[in-house]
Amino acid sequence: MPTVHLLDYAAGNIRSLVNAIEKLGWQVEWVTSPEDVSKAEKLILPGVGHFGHCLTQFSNAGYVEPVKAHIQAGRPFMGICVGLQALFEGSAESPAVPGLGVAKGYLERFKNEDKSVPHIGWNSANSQSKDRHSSGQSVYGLRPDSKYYYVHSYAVPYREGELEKDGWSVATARYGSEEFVGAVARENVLATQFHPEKSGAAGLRVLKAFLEGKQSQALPPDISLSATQEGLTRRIIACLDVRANDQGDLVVTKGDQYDVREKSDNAVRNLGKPVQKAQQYYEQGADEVTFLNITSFRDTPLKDMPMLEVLRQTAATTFVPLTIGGGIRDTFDPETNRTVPALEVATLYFKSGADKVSIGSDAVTAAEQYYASDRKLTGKTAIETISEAYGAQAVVVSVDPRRVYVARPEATTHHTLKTSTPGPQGEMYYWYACTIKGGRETRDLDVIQLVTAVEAMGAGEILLNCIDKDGTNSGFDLELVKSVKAAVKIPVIASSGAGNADHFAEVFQRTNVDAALGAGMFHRGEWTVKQVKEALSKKGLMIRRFEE
Ligand code: 1PR
Repeated sequence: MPTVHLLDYAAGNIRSLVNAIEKLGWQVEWVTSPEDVSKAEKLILPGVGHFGHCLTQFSNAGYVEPVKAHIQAGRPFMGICVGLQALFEGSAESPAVPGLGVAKGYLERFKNEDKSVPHIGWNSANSQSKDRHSSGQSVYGLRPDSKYYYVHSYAVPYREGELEKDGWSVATARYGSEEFVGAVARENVLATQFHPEKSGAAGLRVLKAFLEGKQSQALPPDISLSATQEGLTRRIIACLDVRANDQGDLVVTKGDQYDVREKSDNAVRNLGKPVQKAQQYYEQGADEVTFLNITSFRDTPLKDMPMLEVLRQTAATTFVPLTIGGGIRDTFDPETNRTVPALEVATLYFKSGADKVSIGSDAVTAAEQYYASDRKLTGKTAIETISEAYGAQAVVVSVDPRRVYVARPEATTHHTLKTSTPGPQGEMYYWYACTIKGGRETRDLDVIQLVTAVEAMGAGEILLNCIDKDGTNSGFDLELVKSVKAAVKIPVIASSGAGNADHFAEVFQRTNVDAALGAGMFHRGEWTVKQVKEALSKKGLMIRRFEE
């Protein structure tokens, strides 16, 4: 098997990259010291998270000169995400830390007045849209009609001609009104701001072109450049609630308002096997797959955590982002009689192939403590420690709110909304109370308090469930989505209630939500992800089409 060297210099969830390389028939050898760099024929510099953190580790470990020498010697080099950023001169994320300066440019933070930051989702890397010298040719397999998975808050703004005059081919993406560098290539160097290993077939094609040294190829003749749409697509997520049934088998289940037991015989509803289901949704074009271990509040020995194996198997064949939730907290391990910090638990998941972890109950407890201590950040919560080590984009907070009706807004100190569907006693107002342990316990904390607290702690995204809507097939709770979107700048995923494609269209058209998630309608086979996307596309909403 041919070999590619991967530079291992900072904590990062790079299992997916190894999986993608292996899928393409290459094997990975690790560069673990500066001396190893000279042994590498082809070198990949991955990187996730914080520019300053990554570059400082990289520089302190003595990699700057060997990597520059590798590039100058004309040997193949690929940078991914922060690996692209490292090639530039510096970043507003850490002004005191220099980049390698191989390419001219400086990273700036996306403006969040009119859009969510981080930029998360599928966007273009188009080198064809302008009169650039690569026209008609695909640079390292990049295609103007493909979409690639991005997750970052900082980017190199695109200024026409600047990089090109130094011989770079540039592929760009547009987020709101900002055009930025999605990928650059020059001779032996390719760097992508997006994650090719998480970008389905389109991303694997780019990785393959790098590994095989195919810098430039003719674009397929059937590509219509005029039909190419720029911008972030509408993200559709398939969610799998997973738990052991009474026979001890791990199954995909789905509740009605969080009750997953059948009315007839009280058995746990069994809708299939987690790994197969995830693979199926990947093939239908799901933009992300989320697993929620819904009985994680029970203590299990860490080594037996069943979701680790589910993740390992899924990540080997499913090249879109994977999120894992359930039990991400400081955990008592009955086998070793020790409390394992949340960061260590998350690390186990990242090493098994997760790209993001989702935190539920622990986020509520942390938010309560945040308000009790007058909004003081301790740096010790699961959200803060994981966000610090892996970057905000790797930390999702899953919210499980339930409606509490009140006659008048003055009846509570919480943020109330006026309802169009009165409560059981005819109440015209309600607030959303946060719950923990899968809705088993309701807390005196409202959803707006929770999301603003976790944003301050460094969460990168909100997965917004709604117990009242879960499993009802009656559409997303638009009032809830709107109120949470108005409260935070980080992306929000609408969840609970999807029953058909129109519900997805409705939440995208009537709110400015960033992504939408479905579960039951997909599990029961009533709709495929592909059908939902086709329906959205017919309504003029931009989606990522699945590539073989
Ligand atoms: O608290 O950090 O250990 O995480 C536990 C996780 O498990 C949380 O993310 C919590 O949302 C989830 N969870 C716990 N119990 C249940 C349950 O259903 N009994 N599932 C549960 C939450 C909600 C959604 C669902 C959507 C869409 N599931 O993820 O998939 O509501 O469903 P639909 O499209 O069919 O309406 P911790």
